[in-house]
Amino acid sequence: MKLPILVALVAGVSASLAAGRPVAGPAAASAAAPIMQVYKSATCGCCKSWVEKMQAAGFEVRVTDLDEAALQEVKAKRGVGENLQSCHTAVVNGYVVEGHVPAADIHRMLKEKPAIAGIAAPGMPRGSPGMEVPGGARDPYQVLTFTRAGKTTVFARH
Ligand SMILES: [Cu+2]
Repeated sequence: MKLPILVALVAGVSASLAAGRPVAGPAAASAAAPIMQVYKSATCGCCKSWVEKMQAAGFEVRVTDLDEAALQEVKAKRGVGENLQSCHTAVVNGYVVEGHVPAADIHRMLKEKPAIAGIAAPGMPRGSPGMEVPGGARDPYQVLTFTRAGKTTVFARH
C-alpha cells in the first residue's frame, strides 16, 4: 500500500528539482557570448577566416552574405567612411567593427564602452586576423575609433 505513494512522491520531487535547475546548453551559452552580426560578400575568403577567429574568441557570430551594393549600403548606414573601409562589416552590442580587427580590441571596446560608433582596421593589412600570409609577413596597422560624425582616433597599434 505504501510503496506506490512513495514512488509518486519521489517522482514529484525529482520533477520539481529538474524544473528549478538552470538549464545548461545552447540557451545558457548564447546568453554569455556577445552576438556579432557580420555582413560580407559570399566569396570573401579572408572574411570567413576572420569570422572563424571571432568564434574561437567567444563571439556568437551570425553571418549575412550581401552583394557589393548592399554591403556598401550597410557601411554607409553605419557611418563607415571610405577612409575606414575594409572587406566585412560587423555589429556587436551596437558597435560597428569594420575589417580585420583583432578580437582583443573588440573585447576591450565592449568592456570600456567608449562613446563612439565603432572601430575599424582600414584596408586589408597583412598579418591581421584572417589576413595571415605564408611566411608570416605583416604590415604594421592601426585600429581606429570612429564616430558618426567621422572623427577618428587611434585605438590600438599592431
Ligand atoms: Cu578581408
